[in-house]
Amino acid sequence: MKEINVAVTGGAGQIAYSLLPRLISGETFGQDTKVNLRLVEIPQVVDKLQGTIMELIDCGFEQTGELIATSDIKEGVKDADWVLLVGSIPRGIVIDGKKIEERSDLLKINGGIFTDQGAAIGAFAKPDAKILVVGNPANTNALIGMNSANNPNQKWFAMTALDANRAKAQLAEKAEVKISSLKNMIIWGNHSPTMYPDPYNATIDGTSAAEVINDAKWIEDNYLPLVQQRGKAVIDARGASSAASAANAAIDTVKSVMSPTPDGDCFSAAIASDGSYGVPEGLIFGYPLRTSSSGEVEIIQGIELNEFAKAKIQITTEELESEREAVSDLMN
Ligand code: NAX
Repeated sequence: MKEINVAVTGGAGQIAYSLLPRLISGETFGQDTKVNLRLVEIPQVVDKLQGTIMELIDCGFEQTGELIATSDIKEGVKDADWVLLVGSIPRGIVIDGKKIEERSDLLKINGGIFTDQGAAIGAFAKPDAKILVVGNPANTNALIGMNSANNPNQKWFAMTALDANRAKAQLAEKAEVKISSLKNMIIWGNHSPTMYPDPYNATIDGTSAAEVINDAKWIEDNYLPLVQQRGKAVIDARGASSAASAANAAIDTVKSVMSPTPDGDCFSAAIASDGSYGVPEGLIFGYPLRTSSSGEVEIIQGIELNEFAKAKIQITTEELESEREAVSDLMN
């Protein structure tokens, strides 16, 4: 059997609870791959991971390798092939008597975490490690982590696959087609309410989804806000944030990176901009991506953007630039 080392932060959190069994079941990395899992948590919580490990053992998957719980990020990411950075500090938490509500405060607090985690990944994970940031604010956390890792052969992603899955589900429902008819779903920009889930380049059986639906008012007034605010709607309804669907999207992203993308399709994740589509270089930006047959992840070029799309992409770009500005003191 092949072996792979996977580190997951936030191992005792909600998303991890849905995610971890699927990482070691053979579903994500293949039936022929043993998965060594390193679960990373803050010191106050790390003991709880022993219970998680018991459950993972009790799942009885043949692909289960070594299971380790640690609060030492260096130990967690040592020789990791994949690092899933799920843990972060949520909005609303009280730190030193202050309730953290502002996005700028949240950016700074999480930024501090991602500087250390990035440095550990750069120094101790495999030279070709793949890193998926799930913890919010995901794009800018990834920017800080990648900058701190300073290891150009490692590949950093921030997760927008949940947004893509949400967008596909809404378009499929509106057009009354099977979800498998939907292809090429691009989430442009930030994993935040400014994201642009592109209905014009998404296709339904090969035709533009916007054309099939033929209802610009619904797209602007219903579809866009619904996708952009779906996370909040789930929290309001469930009393907790999206966990099962977020874990599912993380698995989708890992699989998309690891297998060639079929022609006529793409997958969505945010990666460092190389200037494509006029986005400032270095921003972690949601793009249409494909994995080539040789395993390289590339930004798909030549996607046509109408004026509506350009205006939306401008808004999300500006937000990411202001986030980068807010954490500039954390970047060396
Ligand atoms: P939970 O609060 O259930 O779990 C987070 C866990 O992270 C906690 O157990 C906490 O102790 C741990 N943690 C905090 N700091 C850590 C550190 N420095 N090292 C290791 N572990 C640390 O949150 P959960 O519902 O699991 O969500 C996790 C993150 O995903 C949140 O930031 C959330 O906002 C984000 N999400 C991102 C999504 C995306 O599409 N990119 C969608 C779902 C989710 O909202």
